[in-house]
Amino acid sequence: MAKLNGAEALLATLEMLGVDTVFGVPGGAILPVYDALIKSPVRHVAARHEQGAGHMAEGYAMATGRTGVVFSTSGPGATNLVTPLMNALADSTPLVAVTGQVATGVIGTNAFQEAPTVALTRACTKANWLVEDVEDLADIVVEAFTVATKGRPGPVLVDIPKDVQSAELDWYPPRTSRNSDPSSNLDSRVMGQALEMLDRAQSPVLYVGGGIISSGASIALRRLAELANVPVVTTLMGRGAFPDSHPLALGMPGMHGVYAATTALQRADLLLAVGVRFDDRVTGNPSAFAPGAEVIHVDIDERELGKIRKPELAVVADAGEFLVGLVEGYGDRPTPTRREWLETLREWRRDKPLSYTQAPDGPIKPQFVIEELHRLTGGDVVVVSGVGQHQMWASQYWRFSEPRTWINSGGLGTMGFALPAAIGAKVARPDSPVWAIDGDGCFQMTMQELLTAAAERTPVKIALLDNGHYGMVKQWQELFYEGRHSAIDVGRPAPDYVGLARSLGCVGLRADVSEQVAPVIERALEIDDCPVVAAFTVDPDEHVWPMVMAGGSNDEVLMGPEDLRANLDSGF
Ligand SMILES: Cc1ncc(C[n+]2csc(CCOP(=O)(O)OP(=O)(O)O)c2C)c(N)n1
Ligand SMILES: [Mg+2]
Repeated sequence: MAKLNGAEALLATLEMLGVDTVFGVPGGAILPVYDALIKSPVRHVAARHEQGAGHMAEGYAMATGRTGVVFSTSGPGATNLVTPLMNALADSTPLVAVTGQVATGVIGTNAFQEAPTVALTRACTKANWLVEDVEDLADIVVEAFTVATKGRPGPVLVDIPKDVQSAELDWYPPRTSRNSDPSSNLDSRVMGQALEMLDRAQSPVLYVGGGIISSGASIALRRLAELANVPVVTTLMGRGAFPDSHPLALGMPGMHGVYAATTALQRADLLLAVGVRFDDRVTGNPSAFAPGAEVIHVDIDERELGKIRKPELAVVADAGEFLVGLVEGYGDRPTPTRREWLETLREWRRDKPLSYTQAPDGPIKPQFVIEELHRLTGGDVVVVSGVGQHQMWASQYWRFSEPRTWINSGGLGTMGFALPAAIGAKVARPDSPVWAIDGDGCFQMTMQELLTAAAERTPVKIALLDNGHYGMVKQWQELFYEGRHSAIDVGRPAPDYVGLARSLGCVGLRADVSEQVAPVIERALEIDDCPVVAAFTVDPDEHVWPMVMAGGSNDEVLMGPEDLRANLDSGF
């Protein structure tokens, strides 16, 4: 027992829970916590905007699986956290936000910097709390960490009025949470049924996503894929769950997926859907999706089962527990050859690969920068991306080999995510090289966080694919609005990214022609004590292919502009 105030009790509880780092921005209603931080061993990373702090905490969590923690003040500090909270909810990232609130006596009076934080964040958290009595604070914080990680991970928020932070209490280590394990229906009957369906299948596909990464199930996934000779498609959130170099790896399916991956789902007779949610970017029109497939859908979150597609077998379970169970149940069955199915997939891969052409004297192709970056780093990098064309190219062209080496904003599609998330990842994993592959539009949303990276000596590297535009928006305007451009220019006046980086304490580099790409990357790789922005002037007219029209059928994978024209001519 010790005499502490609420703020000190908060930090003692965080320490007890193993928190080593928090990200945040201070302010009036959270001053007691920031005062207590001075004496605490917990590291505080001072961001330049609360949105940045929130994404840093997400990057920290996504790179490690540990819970990210973010602090902000009341009012605007809390409202600035709404985007990262919603982003973490969409991508199932464990995050604990602690916000200062005006004193209990003035709540509800429109006090200075008062916002109804609990009401505002109800829809973008798994749970949230207003701490009204200092005696409850530590228990609530423990509960918050439990809720953030139990079952399907996600964000939570604890709002602490300033007087509660200052109130004294006798602090005891809090009791552990009573929150029980999530329910599961995984039993021998369900497992038997899954094995029976797998035994029957001629053309099965493992359709896997972020749930594999959250659950740490990559090894079990690989074991099952090899034992049963089942090809694997990895969604945008699941990239890295299965090595792209593996002969059974098909890559990403869906709107900008690889032809073989998208079409494998369409022609499969069994989908083993594990830790995925039949997102519209994967399924296209759900009523035309995988028409001949039986579905086994496994998710820790019961609400996902049957939400979009009614499965033949619904399994509420942790992805890893299910896959390990299936591997054990597989016993000494012989591995099927699936000769015809795997041969068909090989043909699709050979006939309809990802492709682009880098002319030696033409503009730099963004895909070329990504491939060169992979070649020169050996691929042993944590890659973080923003949202747009560059994100799709990074996901398509990077060859992932490990889980937690691909960090992006999948569900919400939050521009400005990459730089702060990269900082969070680098703070969490200082020994891993961390590269953000960012777009110029995204970068302009949170680029002030370069100051955080410089001040914290966090040497992230940013490969800025500078096409002068909101390229993804431009692509849609060109394809679906007869080429009419509207509000897409982010390159005029042309930002001096090299000068900008320097002025914010970083190194700036630039490549304008293709021969400069490798030397610029090599130069960036030599710098390890300072953040680097390497800007690549890339072809503004490049489009992301393949493409399935929004809401269209995955039977219509368009490989390039010719296919689109043919499709429009036939009255699509
Ligand atoms: C916060 C936010 N605002 C708007 C959008 C809509 N949007 C999606 S992609 C995109 C363009 C991204 O531009 P850039 O970062 O330059 O990437 P590029 O597509 O050019 O590679 C926009 C505006 C979004 N996803 N997020
Ligand atoms: Mg751009």
